[in-house]
Amino acid sequence: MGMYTPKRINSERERAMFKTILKIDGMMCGMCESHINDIIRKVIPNAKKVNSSHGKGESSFISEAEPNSEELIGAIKETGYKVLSIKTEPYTKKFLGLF
Ligand SMILES: [Cu+2]
Repeated sequence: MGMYTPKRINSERERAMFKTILKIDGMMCGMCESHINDIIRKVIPNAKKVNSSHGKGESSFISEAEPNSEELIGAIKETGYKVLSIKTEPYTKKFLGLF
């Protein structure tokens, strides 16, 4: 019997992800935050950690592929909010408890 190599676990550990931060004008309350979160989840179905803050005027999420920012900006604009900026950066997934 050969040695079993858990390839899948290794590739999961090394998988690159992306964090996107949007500056959004027009969010006034918690309802606006969930509205924006819903739009993000609709445009980016695999988005994780979707979070919006009307206080900071900011939304962020994690995704496995670089998001289509034109599509996202368009969808947010359609609902009456304005995207002031969008920034996507590599995101290193944290694996707690490994060492
Ligand atoms: Cu609101």
